[in-house]
Amino acid sequence: PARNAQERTSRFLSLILRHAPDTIGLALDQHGWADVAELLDKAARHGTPIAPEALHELVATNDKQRFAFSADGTRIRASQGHSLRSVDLALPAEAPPAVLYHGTASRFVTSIRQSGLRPGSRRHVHLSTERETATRVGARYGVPVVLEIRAGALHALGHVFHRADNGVWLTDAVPVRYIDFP
Ligand code: HQG
Repeated sequence: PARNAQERTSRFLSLILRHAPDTIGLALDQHGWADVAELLDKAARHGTPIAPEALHELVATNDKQRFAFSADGTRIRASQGHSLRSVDLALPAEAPPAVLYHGTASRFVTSIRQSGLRPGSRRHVHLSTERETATRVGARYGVPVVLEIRAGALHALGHVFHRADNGVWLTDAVPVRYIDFP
């Protein structure tokens, strides 16, 4: 599908800030932050110029609030979705709602019934508060299936949950017996 300039920039930033900063010779700090001036400079040298105003507009209006600036505006990071093992977002542990949703594709259900939810190539399993969001997430990979996660019960057992800056809930894994299949 045709992508507008902002979506192309968002996808580029997802690549750089979640998975492969070395593509443009950038280094993230241990909490995933990049220096904004350095990012813009290295992106331009790489042939992907991003105007400062375009970056601010993207951060402010991005559909999933994928990126956030530091309080002083000099640094930027992806709010979640990393695969880089070196990044620790240092989010505080938080008590989740009793139920969270995970969107997956029907073709993964047999495997999930066997081994529960695993983070795959990312650092965490991603969960949402809205069933509708989970449906959209699952539809990326096939016929969507929404799983209900008994997050409150897992948390009571000592499982750690974090809420990313954009509201996505993150946890390391979900055992099968805390998943309600449709
Ligand atoms: C599945 C997007 C087989 C899991 C979204 C998922 C989200 C298993 C896939 C964010 C499994 C991993 C993350 C098991 C889990 N056997 N399959 N045991 N356990 N899976 O993309 O949650 O647009 O890494 O169900 O909106 O789909 O990029 O995770 O289908 O917020 O900002 O393995 O990425 O956000 O896929 O998506 P992903 P996800 P962005």
